[in-house]
Amino acid sequence: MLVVGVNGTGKTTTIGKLAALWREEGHRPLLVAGDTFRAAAVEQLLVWGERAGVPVVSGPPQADAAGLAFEAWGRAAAEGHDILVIDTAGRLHNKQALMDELAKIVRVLKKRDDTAPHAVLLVLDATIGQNALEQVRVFKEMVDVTGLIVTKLDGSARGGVVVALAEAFGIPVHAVGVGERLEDLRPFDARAFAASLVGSDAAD
Ligand SMILES: Nc1nc2c(ncn2[C@@H]2O[C@H](COP(=O)(O)OP(=O)(O)O)[C@@H](O)[C@H]2O)c(=O)[nH]1
Ligand SMILES: [Mg+2]
Repeated sequence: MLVVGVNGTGKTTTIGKLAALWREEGHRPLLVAGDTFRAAAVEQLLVWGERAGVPVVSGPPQADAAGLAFEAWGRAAAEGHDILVIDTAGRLHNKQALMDELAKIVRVLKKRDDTAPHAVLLVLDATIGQNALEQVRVFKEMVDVTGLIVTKLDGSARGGVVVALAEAFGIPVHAVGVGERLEDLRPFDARAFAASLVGSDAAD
């Protein structure tokens, strides 16, 4: 599983939350610190891995993310991990470099399994409103996005953009982030979400 999105949207945090959830469900995730541009980003995933009780594959600063992903796949297979989650950089200001990097990660994963990646999750920050539409457009050009995660719905953002996203792209929203803690991830329930947007009772 590849996790993509602009810097600061909540990729690393969401990966930590998902890892904890999957581990609780009996899975054995392995995380890959593929945002190798910022030492702090690698460190952050290591912290989340520890918190979730899930191992993390990381390399030296500036390591090749695709090489790391390829190596991690081998380790996952050898050690019996059933979910491999790859964190990625989100340097949208250098779109071509980011596109090349994501394409390379996909290419090396296909060397392991030509049906990989089996999911590409795009993480969107709800507080950016309608700009999220543009981010989906841009990332869809780079990778085959299979699902969305919308974060920061605990703030003032009500997430109305989800409606516009559904209309424009029809990509499923898998979960929403409602805080910075491990347990702050909720499954996305379209009916309850729509009801809360228009201020009616979700049970109706
Ligand atoms: N309030 C709130 N903050 C979040 C949520 N998800 C992530 N964050 C915060 O957003 C910031 C950026 O998150 P991070 O995972 O580093 O983003 P990344 O750059 O995409 O990996 C951090 O301070 C997170 O704690 C959320 O659902 N709610
Ligand atoms: Mg990150």
